[in-house]
Amino acid sequence: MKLQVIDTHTGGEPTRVVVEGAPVVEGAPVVEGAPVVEGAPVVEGAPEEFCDLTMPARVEYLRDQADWMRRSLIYEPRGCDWMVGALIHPPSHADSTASVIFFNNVGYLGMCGHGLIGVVEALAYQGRIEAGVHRFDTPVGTVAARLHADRSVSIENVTSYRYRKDVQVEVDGYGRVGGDVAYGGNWFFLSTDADLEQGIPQLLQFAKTIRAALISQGITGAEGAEIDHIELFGMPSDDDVADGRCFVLCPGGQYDRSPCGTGTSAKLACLAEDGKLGPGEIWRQESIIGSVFEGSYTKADHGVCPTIKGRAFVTGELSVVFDDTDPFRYGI
Ligand code: PYC
Repeated sequence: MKLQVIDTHTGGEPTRVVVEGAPVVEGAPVVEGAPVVEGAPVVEGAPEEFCDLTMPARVEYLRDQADWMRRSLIYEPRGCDWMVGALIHPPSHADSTASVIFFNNVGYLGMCGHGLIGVVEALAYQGRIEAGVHRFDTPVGTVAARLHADRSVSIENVTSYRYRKDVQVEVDGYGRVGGDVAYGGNWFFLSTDADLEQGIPQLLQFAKTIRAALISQGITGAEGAEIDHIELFGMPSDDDVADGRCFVLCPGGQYDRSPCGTGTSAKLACLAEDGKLGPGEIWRQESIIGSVFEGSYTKADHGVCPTIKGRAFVTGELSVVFDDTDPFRYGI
């Protein structure tokens, strides 16, 4: 068995895109008339009807029956804690190009902004898609991605909204920290009570302690959803380059090297609610390493429809080999 993988990075954050070989069931049924990405992998050993499953059910299947793929690609010795993986496979909607399920060192993500930009770049690199709009089914909804002629990508993310404003959390060793709870495809606690000039280890410690405090104080997203991303804001490195700079703690305890697509979406929802950014205006969000996404929004019924623009680059093509005598072939 071999997996074919394309590695990309978007604003410094890696995405490992499974493009072939992986768990494939050739000829698995797909939605009639859907423009299937040729050769898109499905999961080996998956039930024939895998592609008839809803996206959340596909995630459940991967988690329960085929988690080896996530572990093999993301855990050491092949992967690293800040890497996000993406499995592309046949779409669940007739007018979509493909489905994408994102995963990381602790499990499966609803959506991933930097990851989808990486997926689009990987497919363009392979010549499987051209400039234009492509729709991708994700576990939290269908997301459109426009591949521009210069290879930048704009994603129209799922509806994003602020759930709670100015929540006060008592954080062990740090005191009271205020912030908003917002959804951008994942759940975020967004706070400006932070000094981004302290080092990365200190920021990681601070953000992890906030996350633990949210859990212990029962502060959640809608319907009890765990807030598993912490987004801290400070001044941009240069006003000409960005409007705000962020440090984002991801669920697996690492930080996002990119400005975080779903985090930028959550930020847009808060800016819109506060009347600080109008529809169509641009918000430039800088990551802790200095990469920038451009965001804007249109109004939606219960929040905003965010558009996030960024660029990914291919860093490698990999044939993943599983040696039966390697005790760590499925990760450490
Ligand atoms: O870009 O949405 C994002 C993201 C989530 C986690 C890491 N990156």
